[in-house]
Amino acid sequence: MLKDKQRILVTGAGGQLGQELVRTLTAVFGEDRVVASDIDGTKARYFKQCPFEPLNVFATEHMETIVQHYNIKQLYHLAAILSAHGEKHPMATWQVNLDGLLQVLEMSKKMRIDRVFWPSSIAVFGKDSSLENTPQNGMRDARTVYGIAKVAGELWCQYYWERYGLDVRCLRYPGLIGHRSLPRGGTTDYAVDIYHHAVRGEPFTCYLAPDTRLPMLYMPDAIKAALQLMKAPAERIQVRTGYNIQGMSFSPAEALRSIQRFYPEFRVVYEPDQRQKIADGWPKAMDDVMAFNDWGWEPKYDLDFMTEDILTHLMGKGVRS
Ligand code: AKB
Repeated sequence: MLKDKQRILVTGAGGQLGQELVRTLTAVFGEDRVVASDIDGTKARYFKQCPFEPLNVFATEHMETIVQHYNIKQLYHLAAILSAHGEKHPMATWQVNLDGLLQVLEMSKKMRIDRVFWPSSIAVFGKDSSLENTPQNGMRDARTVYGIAKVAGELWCQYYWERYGLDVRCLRYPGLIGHRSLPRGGTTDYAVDIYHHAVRGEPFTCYLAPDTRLPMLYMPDAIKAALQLMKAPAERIQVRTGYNIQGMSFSPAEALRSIQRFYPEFRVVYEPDQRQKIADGWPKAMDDVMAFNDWGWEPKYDLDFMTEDILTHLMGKGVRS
């Protein structure tokens, strides 16, 4: 585990997951034990509680200097472009998501980082995968650049473990829903936006059809899973590509019904756009039994419990973008 004076580095910390992850890591390990970083230096404003470094993972020497200076021993590499945005910029997405990962893996090997976390995604699956309760080892059939980079990235992570003993651990995250930070450019973003509209008393235009069921995970569970996976003894980690996980599975119509328990007047209009095709090719639910067996994964939140929690937090509060 993390010894005295050793620290954790988070790349892409200014994003939806990163902001929340840094919050929890500083609470668990201490404010001086976590270093937040992001290519966008203005994101420093989110991290008053811990050191922040502007960092482009392609600036290898700078990244090595930071790792040495702070005595980094664990790394959460989150810097990435999400699925829907990725379809608009395929080459840039491949470069940031896959080449960026390789930079981090190579540097971690060289600098002897003890453990690396990398988020994979349900996007490794696609149209011809088994989508009902997608098995851990079901066929990967990614059809987006984002998904293809996740498939390749998982295999690279497994390669670095098997060839070099670099202890990389991955989760296949479904849609992540949090009330503190907003996602940008994903296919599952509606599941965050819908709550903000409900609280503001505005109708919501949903870009997915009402019955589009997708696996989802509430942010506290997403963070808990990452920390639990990173804490597990290496011999428990049988999967070196990415573990399937989910907290719940629902459609926009079901999210609406859950919200209407608190806001009966809330209305949603459905106007599916190009994101519908991506969502139609993704799992409807994930079989996460291997995560349960190997390192005890168990989510706390289902849809209604999450709805109650989000609405309670959002009432009377703003959100950071
Ligand atoms: C996205 O929608 O792109 C992400 C994901 C499921 O990986 N939230």
